[in-house]
Amino acid sequence: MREMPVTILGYGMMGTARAVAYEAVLRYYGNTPIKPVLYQAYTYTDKEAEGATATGWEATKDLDAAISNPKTEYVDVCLPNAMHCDAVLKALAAGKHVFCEKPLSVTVEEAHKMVDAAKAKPELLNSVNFIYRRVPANVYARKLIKDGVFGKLLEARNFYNQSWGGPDTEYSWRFGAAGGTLGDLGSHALDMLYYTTGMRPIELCAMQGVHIPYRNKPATLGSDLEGRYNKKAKNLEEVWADARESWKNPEGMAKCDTDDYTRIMYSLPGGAVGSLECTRNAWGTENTHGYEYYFERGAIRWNYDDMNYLEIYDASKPERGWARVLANRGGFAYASFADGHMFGYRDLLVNGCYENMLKIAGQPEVAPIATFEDALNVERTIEAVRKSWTEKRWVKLDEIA
Ligand code: SOE
Repeated sequence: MREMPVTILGYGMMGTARAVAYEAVLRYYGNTPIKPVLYQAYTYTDKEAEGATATGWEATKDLDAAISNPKTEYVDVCLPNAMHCDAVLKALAAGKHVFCEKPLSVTVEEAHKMVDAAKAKPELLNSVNFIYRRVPANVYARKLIKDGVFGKLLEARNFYNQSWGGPDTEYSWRFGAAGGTLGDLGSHALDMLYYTTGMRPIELCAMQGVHIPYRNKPATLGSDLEGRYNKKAKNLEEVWADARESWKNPEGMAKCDTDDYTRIMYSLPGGAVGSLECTRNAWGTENTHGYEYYFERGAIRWNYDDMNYLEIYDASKPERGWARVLANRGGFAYASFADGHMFGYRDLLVNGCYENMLKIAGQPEVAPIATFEDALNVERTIEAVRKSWTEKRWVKLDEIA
């Protein structure tokens, strides 16, 4: 069987999660055409390096050497957003298949460069981890919409909300100019809109803002997860009061120069309208990513928090009501285990890895991967959002190169 030595760049939250997927893919899908083999990890802390070597693979702190290592064929970019472009361009130039974390880039200009580089090497994979494409319920929703089961789309609502971004969360790159909620979460929601409905906004109007202007700096460099989840239970009233006090004289704190929240309204092809929201400050939401689509003859909704189900409302039936369709069983996409034994996040990563191997082997995908071109279109929408809010006006997507 053809083996594919894999290098993972960045061994934080996503890198470690992804490593599991490469190791598991053949066990999930016996017909995976290529066997990925973990070879090397680029890590930026000793702790991460220990994690990689403990599981039997090489670790290096030399990023360029990791990318161009002649022993590997496939580079998986799990670096902070600002480092994607350079790493991807170098990996393609070195003749590696590339799988990149979302958002693909920080600017549209970068995304164009990456698309051009990928076009120049059509024999190499260019794939972006819009992971929620790999949920069976979403593959099913996509099919129902494509088949026009409920007629034309009239209204759409897409969202991706989390709650970890309070004032007691320390600064990380996610709160810097290259981070931000729109790129981090909104990019998924925009891709989901396109993946499920085939539509992208035509013209939009947006609002963005910051709830927490300054954050404490972390004591050590490391995965931003440490800052998020190693929090002690605190009196939140005090947390907010202390934070507000510290913002008056923020010396020594890190300035957060990106969006904590974004809200968008848009027009879609065929006369439909849509809205999208993303935030890290919505208590009660955890990884609450989803959509509600309203058509001429019914509706469809999905939410990651209950991701194994697609909810369907057939308005043509005399007995109206929401049906909860369990999409995790034989007959649905990625069914490789016993019916109804629920999927989790890491299963989605395995599915993504499976799709990438199919693509490299020239075999049909189960459901389309997100290409660099798809991700470029997401970046164009993100740029339109920023423009709309900065210039306080409606922006046509055509205005963005
Ligand atoms: C952010 O909180 C994050 O980790 C994103 O970066 C991922 O893309 C998302 O899937 C889960 O949340």
